[in-house]
Amino acid sequence: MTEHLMKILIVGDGYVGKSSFVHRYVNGQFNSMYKMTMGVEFSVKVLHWSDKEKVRLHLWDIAGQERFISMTRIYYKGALGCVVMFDVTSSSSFLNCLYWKRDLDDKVMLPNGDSIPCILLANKCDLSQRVVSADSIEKFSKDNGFIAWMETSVKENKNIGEAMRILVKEILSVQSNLDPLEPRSGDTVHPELDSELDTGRRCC
Ligand SMILES: Nc1nc2c(ncn2[C@@H]2O[C@H](COP(=O)(O)OP(=O)(O)OP(=O)(O)O)[C@@H](O)[C@H]2O)c(=O)[nH]1
Ligand SMILES: [Mg+2]
Repeated sequence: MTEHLMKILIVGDGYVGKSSFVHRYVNGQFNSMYKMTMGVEFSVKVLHWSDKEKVRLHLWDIAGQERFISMTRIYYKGALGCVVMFDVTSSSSFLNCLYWKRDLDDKVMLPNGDSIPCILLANKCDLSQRVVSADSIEKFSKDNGFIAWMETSVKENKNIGEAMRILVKEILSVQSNLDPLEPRSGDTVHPELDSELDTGRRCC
């Protein structure tokens, strides 16, 4: 059995639903109470990808509120993929995805210099006060090198597993095409975090 270790970042403005997304994906639950993330929170999910492959996801849920964003270079280190999320009822959270994507591309890359695979998620699509159109998301996603975009509702459990499957599949494909002589970015994940992460959520 091959086990792939993948560090995946979840980024986007505050209040867009990142922690809810991780909680839904890992624990299958949704809570309508808002608890602001301070810094970063870690979660682990193991996927039985095929008969021969297991994928251990280290999910780094990064705080979106402005006062925490000075630490992103440290948080991004060794990431192999990313979820960039916005809230379809907030045009500023959509516009700021450009900032998040540029911040990622500046601070983390694959050993061959390419950007890490990023998926764009348009969250809270269950709400009627939508202000961001599908056409503008499609254009933004293409213009800025996202592998795909999807509408999600963490509340209604829409497209959560599907979005993560697309991202993991792309990461596996990208990693298998990298030059085996070059160090893989995943190798830089701190081994000491591994045992702590196995126990579930942790915050700093
Ligand atoms: N209606 C609706 N509400 C959602 C959805 N996803 C999250 N929320 C709510 O939006 C609020 C913010 O969610 P969080 O997951 O805490 O947001 P966050 O992006 O982690 O915010 P920071 O930690 O500040 O960066 C909470 O009250 C959630 O219950 C969704 O799909 N639909
Ligand atoms: Mg949060």
